[in-house]
Amino acid sequence: MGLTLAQKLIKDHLVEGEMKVGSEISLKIDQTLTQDATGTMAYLEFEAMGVDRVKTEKSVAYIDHNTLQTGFENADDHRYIQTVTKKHGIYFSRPGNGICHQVHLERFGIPGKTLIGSDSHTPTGGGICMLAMGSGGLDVAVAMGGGTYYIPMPKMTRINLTGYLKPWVSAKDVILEVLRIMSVKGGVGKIIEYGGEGVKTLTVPERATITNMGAELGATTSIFPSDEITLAFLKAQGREKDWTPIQPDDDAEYDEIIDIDLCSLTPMAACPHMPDKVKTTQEIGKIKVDQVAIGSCTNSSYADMMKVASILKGRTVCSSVSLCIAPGSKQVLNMLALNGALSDMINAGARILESACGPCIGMGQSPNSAGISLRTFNRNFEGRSGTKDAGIYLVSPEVAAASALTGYLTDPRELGEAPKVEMPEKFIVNDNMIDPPASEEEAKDIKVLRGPNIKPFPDTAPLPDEIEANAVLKVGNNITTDHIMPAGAKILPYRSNIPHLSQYCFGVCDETFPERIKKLGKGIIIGGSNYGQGSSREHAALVPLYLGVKAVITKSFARIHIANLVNAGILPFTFANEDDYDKIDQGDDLALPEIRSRIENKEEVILKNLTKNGEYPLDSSHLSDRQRAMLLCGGLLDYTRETNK
Ligand code: MIC
Ligand code: SF4
Repeated sequence: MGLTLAQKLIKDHLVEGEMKVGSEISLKIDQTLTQDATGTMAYLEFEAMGVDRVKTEKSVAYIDHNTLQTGFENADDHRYIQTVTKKHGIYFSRPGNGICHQVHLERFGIPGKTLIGSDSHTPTGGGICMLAMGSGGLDVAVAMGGGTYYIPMPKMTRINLTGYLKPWVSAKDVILEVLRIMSVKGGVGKIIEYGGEGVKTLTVPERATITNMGAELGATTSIFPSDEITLAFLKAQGREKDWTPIQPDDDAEYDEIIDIDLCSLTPMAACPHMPDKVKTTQEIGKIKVDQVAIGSCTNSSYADMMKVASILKGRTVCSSVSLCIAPGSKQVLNMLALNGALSDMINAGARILESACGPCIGMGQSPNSAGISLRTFNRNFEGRSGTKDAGIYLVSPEVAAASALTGYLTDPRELGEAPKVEMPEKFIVNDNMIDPPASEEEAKDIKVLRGPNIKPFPDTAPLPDEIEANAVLKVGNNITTDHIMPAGAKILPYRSNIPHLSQYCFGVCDETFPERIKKLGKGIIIGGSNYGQGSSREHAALVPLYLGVKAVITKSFARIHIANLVNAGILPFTFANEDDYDKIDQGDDLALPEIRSRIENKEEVILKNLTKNGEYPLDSSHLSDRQRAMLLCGGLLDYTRETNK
């Protein structure tokens, strides 16, 4: 039997395990990336491992999330990352150089290589045929130290693309259609592979828009083949030597096949507050818009920005709309500046932001109360924009720009002829904002600079014989890491300060949670299905650890979050019978008897409800032997220390 594209890359990098769906495999990692919001923790963890120089082929640290500097915290963290990376052999992309995924695609991504990043949108690299996965910071630290990366072997889904995109329809509409079909949990445990004739009509940045938002499907990653289009992109970046052709075998077998005719797509939007609440713009109708935000790692490429500039050219943004634009990288912004497109945007009234995540992570530009904001981003979770009652719609750059002019959600086909934007034959390449690491000799004299914002890793402890704790919080389905550990301008600067962050834990669901669990000293969280979807932030596990969460029991988990819980030494179980979820109320006293020996001996785990006198069997079959050993020690750091003794 032939291999799929992803199976080929997995086979090439397989270190341990069998390529059998669901069983744990470990992979050699060629490249890593971090961003600043998860990076401080990842480098602190890397330092704790005591490895002098990274062992990967290339590791890059980006500064793109925490660029709003309203106090010393972010600037201190940047200095820490700049010095720690220089010392340990890691490239450093300076603030202003752009969003990690956009810059990585432009300057570092190589077809056929593995990449993990402490950011859930790392699968953007799948647009250039990398096996690129989001992970917790600790997993990135381990990979930088030469360790392998563990995942359950995914199922293979093939999306067959036929036809071509009609004028005004965009790559964003392709992934919105996939989200409409599959939902935010439809990709869990799967790799989504794109193939078919339609692939040839899509440029690398368009492919990257599609793989980027595969994160919203919950997929392990998404990937496109490496073909002539990939070569053209690499050539335009002056990197043709990095190209190798990679295609799936003709007789590859897939677990699932979905067909999409590109010609049949029309402009769409994901409605508040989930990326899979997708409708066509026609179905939604002409709702009034208060804000339009263009940018993010999903839609901030040169071609996206050029389309926006030509729609805005010679016109004025509607007076009731605030339009902000953040080009994805210095390369993109510089090219817009040189060819005059930036001037078209400025003239039309756009508010130009620096090349960074910005509003996508609530770093400024929060909408007005109950405001409607159209964004070319990838997430519209409640509260993420910084305005709790705002309604965020996720749209293509074309819909965004057209609506900014009219003041209401607009099907851009109303504007007449679509702009024609060609991919440049040569991008402007200037890596002067990427600091290379110091040589081993120079590294000895480099002092790592740490600010007062950096606080130690929370305390961990080996798993006790049994656990008794209160069901301190019960939540519903599709809880995101933005619910568990919100981001935004006020909180994000404290990503290296877990005690401070803890005041905001679960703030979106229940502001009393931190106080209540602190009083109790410990607790158990009960959740619905797809718990922990969204961001890769390990803070959504480290902060609960700090607050005393001992176990999280749900109907099902998202992949990166469950790995982060285990890494933090928090027990993640699912209900063997989903109905038992309804039998527990917040505030019930619960117990996990003989939990240590049951984990050790792979015996059935029982949850006792002391308040209601009930007993519910739990499923722990998803835990591998390695994960069980980690949980017994108190998490990955302790496990690594134990195994290295
Ligand atoms: C996000 O889009 O939510 C983030 C901010 O990029 C996160 C990482 C983080 O929380 O720092 C992600 O997607 O992993
Ligand atoms: Fe940054 Fe937004 Fe992309 Fe996350 S999704 S990496 S916050 S641009």
